[in-house]
Amino acid sequence: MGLTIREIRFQRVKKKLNKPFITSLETVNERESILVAVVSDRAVEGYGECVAFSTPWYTEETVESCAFVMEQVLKPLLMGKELNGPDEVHAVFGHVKGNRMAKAAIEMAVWDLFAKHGNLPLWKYVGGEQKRIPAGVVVAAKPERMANEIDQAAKGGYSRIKIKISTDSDTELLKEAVSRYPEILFFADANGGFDKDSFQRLLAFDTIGFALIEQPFGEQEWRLHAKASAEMQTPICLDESIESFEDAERMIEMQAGKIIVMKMGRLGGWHETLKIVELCRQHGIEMWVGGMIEFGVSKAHNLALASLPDLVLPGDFSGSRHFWDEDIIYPEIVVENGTIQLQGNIGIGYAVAVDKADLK
Ligand code: OSB
Ligand code: MG
Repeated sequence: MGLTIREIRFQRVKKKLNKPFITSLETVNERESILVAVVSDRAVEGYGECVAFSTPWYTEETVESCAFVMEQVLKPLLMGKELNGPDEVHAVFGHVKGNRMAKAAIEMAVWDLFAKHGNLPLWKYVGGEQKRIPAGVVVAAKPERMANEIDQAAKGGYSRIKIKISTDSDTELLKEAVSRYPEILFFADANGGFDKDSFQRLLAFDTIGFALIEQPFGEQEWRLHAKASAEMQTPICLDESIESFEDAERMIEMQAGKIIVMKMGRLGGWHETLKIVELCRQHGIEMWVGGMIEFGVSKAHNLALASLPDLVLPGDFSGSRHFWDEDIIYPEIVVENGTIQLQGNIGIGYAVAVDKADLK
């Protein structure tokens, strides 16, 4: 069933975080994003969200680089195009190099549009199942805040907690924090904070009881990741290193990691993400869905991704109120009994309250 793209609109969103988000690389105080609305000839609207940050600390792209690429390069390629399916967007953007987050924002909106045209919830459209999505939260390894944040998360019903670690994290303190909650699954995320010189230091994190360690080294450090994977009991999981299907193939070939964090923005959208899901399925690589301190539109796409039967490990899914006073979708995402309910409505399943996305 074909449709024609009649209109593409962008809307900037900027909100202060309830509390600073601290990683080994950057402290995020405020989140700026670009929402995308793609409109069909039947006046149906699909939504996407750009997850690039204001500065290039996580990936090379930024809000400004994405605004330029989306408005000046990608929009003209897609306007007025007749599409037979959302997969065709990938080919339309094919000759534009890189810029995966910019591409993903528009591509995801087209997937929402097709799901709506087909009268299906997005999670059903992509082959997901009606399951409750396990919630998961992220805490900073700041000694003065960590224990308190873990207690709060446990009280809030979260059964998976990801701790941001760095070369100077106190491993004894971490061990104590983790051992207090044997029923909770703990992940660690280094955001590439370790290197060749601190390799030995990483080994000290092997006995803490983490279910995985995410991205200990820089995104190009394939050999260091392979070495850590071989020497450590705790599975190595890659985030920043995996930007494409080819990166996932490389991880498998080099045995540089055993688990992949899927983030549709980082991977360039649904097309590439679903290809990687299939590759991981064939090779028995575990996957889970990561977060980007994103607003509800990106979260809704990621919830649909998490509904796929292969996505078993709990992802970075906190409720809307975790980061903001008010999200930009309705209803907001809520965590109940440690899980999030998939919506039954068509497309992403949430209404987008763009007027709440104040430009202050
Ligand atoms: O490395 O997983 C990461 C947030 C922004 C950028 C990178 C990362 C994160 C998170 C997830 O850790 C936080 C969340 O959205 O729940
Ligand atoms: Mg990460």
